[in-house]
Amino acid sequence: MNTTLNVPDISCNHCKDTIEGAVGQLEGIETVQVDVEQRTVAVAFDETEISLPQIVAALDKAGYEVAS
Ligand SMILES: [Cu+2]
Repeated sequence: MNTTLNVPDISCNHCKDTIEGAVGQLEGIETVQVDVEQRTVAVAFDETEISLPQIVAALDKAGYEVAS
């Protein structure tokens, strides 16, 4: 499954590294790509291994709130 999340607090490449590291290490994540200019996180994941709320929670734990 592919989804793109809006994360308004993304501001620089440090944010990109933090988010890609935090989400990328989760079980079931196939790819994670942060677009700093668009302030989005594009995630491809295996929904039999991880759910979207778990990804949102991991972002929250890393300090980034997902905009609904
Ligand atoms: Cu930053």
